[in-house]
Amino acid sequence: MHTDSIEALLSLIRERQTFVVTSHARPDGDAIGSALGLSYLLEAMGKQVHVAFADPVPSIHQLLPGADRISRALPQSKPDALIVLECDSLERTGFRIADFERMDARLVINIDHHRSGRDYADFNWIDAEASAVGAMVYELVIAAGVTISPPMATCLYAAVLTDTGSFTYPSTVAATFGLAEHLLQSGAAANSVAQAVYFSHTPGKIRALGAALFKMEIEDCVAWSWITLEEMQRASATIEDCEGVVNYLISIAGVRAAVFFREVPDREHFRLSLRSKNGVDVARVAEAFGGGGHQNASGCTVEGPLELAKRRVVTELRQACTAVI
Ligand SMILES: [Mn+2]
Repeated sequence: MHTDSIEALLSLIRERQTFVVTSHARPDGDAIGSALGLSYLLEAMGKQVHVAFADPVPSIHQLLPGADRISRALPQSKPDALIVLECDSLERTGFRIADFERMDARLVINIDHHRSGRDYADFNWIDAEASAVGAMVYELVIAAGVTISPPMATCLYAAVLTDTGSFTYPSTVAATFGLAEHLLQSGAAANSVAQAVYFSHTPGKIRALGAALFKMEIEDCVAWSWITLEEMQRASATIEDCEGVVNYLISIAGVRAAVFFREVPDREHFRLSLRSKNGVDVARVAEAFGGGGHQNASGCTVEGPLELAKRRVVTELRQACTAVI
């Protein structure tokens, strides 16, 4: 997107007073960090902001500045604009469409960096090159000429840190470190964020990780593993505790595509997290199963039984691997 489009977005914001900001269901660091960072920007511009998520804030992000002000419901009153982050549709937020219709925002703005992003809003800013939506909000802050406050810096830093896999994904470029430097100079609590994200796990998470990794399977360049509801219960692991297992699978030498299956409470479906490296595209695989995401990190939900689901997805992943040779 060109600077004049950022200017167009800033004009839309300047002309309005009341905002609702939301992001996707099961929010991650980028969803929460970018939504809070944006809310600080809007407030610095003199706006009123209501930040709402359909799902709770994961415990590792609860200490982010402003996280305690996140609502679980859309407001009753009609806002001048609704800003949706990281979603390819309103459905992705986890709120009901009826709730959006009742709220009846005068304008809908979509800011996304997923390749599967869609132009569903009145104003759409989709930058698939951006390392995080937090990095896009940072661009907006710079364009607005707003001074970055320490809370804003901390939220945007958390967004970029988590969405770049701690500055390791291919989306990490020189400008990403420039952004990180600027945020730290502006007072981002980088060490607190790192403590919360990497050194505050629950015992249940580590037990679930052990159970899942022990039974991992590998065929050629594809690694996969899974966890059932029974295993989660035995490990005292929550859904949130099962996040990130797939990152260990893709860390194996020679593995270029990995998938982790988590049984969902309906006992009929599995939630999949996919990862890839060395040019393999797992966004396309996730899209084939009705999901979406990035080339190197995507997700979808598939129907059981587990054996059939594994076979179908692993077959697709092996094809995705051969597609890049
Ligand atoms: Mn993101």
